[in-house]
Amino acid sequence: MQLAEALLQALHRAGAREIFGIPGDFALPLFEVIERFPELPLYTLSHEPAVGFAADAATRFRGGIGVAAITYGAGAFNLVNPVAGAYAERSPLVVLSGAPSRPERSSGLLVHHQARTLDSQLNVYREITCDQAVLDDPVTAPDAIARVLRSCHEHSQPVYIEVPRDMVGVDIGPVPELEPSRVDPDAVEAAAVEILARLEAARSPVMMVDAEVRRYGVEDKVADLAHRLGIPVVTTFMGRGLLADSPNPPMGTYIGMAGEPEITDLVESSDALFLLGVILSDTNFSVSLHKIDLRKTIVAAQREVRLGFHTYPDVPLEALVDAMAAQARPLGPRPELPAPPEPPYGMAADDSPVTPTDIATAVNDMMHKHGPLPMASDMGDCLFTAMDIDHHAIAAPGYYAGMGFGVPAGLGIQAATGERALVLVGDGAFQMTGWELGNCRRHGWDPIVIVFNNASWEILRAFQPDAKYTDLDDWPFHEMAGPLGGVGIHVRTRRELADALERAATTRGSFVLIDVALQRGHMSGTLSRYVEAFERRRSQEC
Ligand code: TPW
Ligand code: MG
Repeated sequence: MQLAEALLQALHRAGAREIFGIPGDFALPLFEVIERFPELPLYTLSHEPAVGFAADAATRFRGGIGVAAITYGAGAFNLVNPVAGAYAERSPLVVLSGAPSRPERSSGLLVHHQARTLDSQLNVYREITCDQAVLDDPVTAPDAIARVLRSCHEHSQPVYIEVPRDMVGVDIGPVPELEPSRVDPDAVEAAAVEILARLEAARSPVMMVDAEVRRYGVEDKVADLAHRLGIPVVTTFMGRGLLADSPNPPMGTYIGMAGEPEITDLVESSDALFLLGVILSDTNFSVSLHKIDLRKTIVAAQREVRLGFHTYPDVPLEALVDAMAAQARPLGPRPELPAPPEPPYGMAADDSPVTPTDIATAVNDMMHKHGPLPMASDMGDCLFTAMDIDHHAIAAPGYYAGMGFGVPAGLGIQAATGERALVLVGDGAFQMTGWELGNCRRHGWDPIVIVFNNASWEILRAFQPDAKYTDLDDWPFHEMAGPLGGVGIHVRTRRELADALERAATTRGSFVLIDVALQRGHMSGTLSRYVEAFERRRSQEC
């Protein structure tokens, strides 16, 4: 079989269901084959960052793997940021890059799109992917493809595949189906026993669940384990919505300083905090290492288990959960906790100006009436506002916090699931990737996009109140929707907001952009709490 075709078949077998991309001359032969391969429809977009964000969000909602196909150099370097985000947030993405042919490589001449050396691109991607393959040898290509796709799946992180343009039509052997990487069952068992002993001996054990539980498809097993243990469960921001239907549902979402104090205290005072599939980093939306005593923390993530200061390597999440469930006993009574606050419903549709919390309330009302929509959020106060939205299925850059994710992610969700998405995005972030909406008509997508338009990089202003550079101009985004093939609605009051969401919910067939005028200085409750706590800490440090 020809190499490109074998590659596409292997991608499909590994769980890919579509390809997002932008071609270039080094990738034209590859794209020609992609276009003739009906199992993986091709969605072209306008700018490579959007290609990466869409592919990332597609896998977050559907499972399987996402595919981003780009050309060498100029295209691939444009894709670096979303791939870095996918690496940080454990999203299994395959980067398919065209590349110079083997004769071009050996000609000794500089190739166009080349940065420093011909392998500069590969070297950059080594840093932000968990495995790489350059398919320049027909003999080794089948094994290389199989290995890289297995790594993508097992690590739930991006991988990089480079296809020299003269290799596309070369015959290769079948791509083998590899066994999963070897795991020592005794090590898994020992880790499970040790974790259970720690939890049983603790005064206030807590389980926190996060992205990997979703990525590895072990939600039901984790729900069962939590139920058997009777352990209090919380989610991280990225884990929001996990275990929601289980008999032992999470008590809330831990977001450190920005969160509900009861949940924050429960987590930070636990003497056996079990972080299951949790991404550890040090941003506002994650588990702050400043706050958590690692000696009392059990981390099962990234295929290893860390208890205090020792580590069991090669422990896949699913194997660990199975081993624990086989021996789990109830841990004893749960601590009494006040019920977390209810999400806001019932916005007064009057002539008051809109606040971010009004947007959350109006979205809750709309979804209650018309049914939930999958959501994507950008970085900005919209992400903090999303904490007040009752429905939890949301893709957002919760840890990496890169702007520009929201709109392309909404497109990726619809491509992957067929469902229209609701996108939350700030005006600053919309300026980065909002124009991708112009691709909706061509691909038949009709997302609802709410722009939090405060003519400001408001989050930054919250921390630098005297700065002038955080002021943005007031762009009339609603006026730009029509020429891009959508419907634009300008919203200044709560009444207009309620009407706009009603109209959006009942308008199908084109995107609806709701441009909501917000006043500078008006933040969501969650962001206000975060800024307050941040200031408090800063003044204590002084
Ligand atoms: C790719 C740094 C984080 S938040 C922010 C910036 C510039 C302002 C966001 O403005 P927006 O939302 O979208 O209007 P809001 O609610 O604050 O008004 N470049 C990238 N990513 C990040 N995170 C930044 C810069 C940043
Ligand atoms: Mg803004």
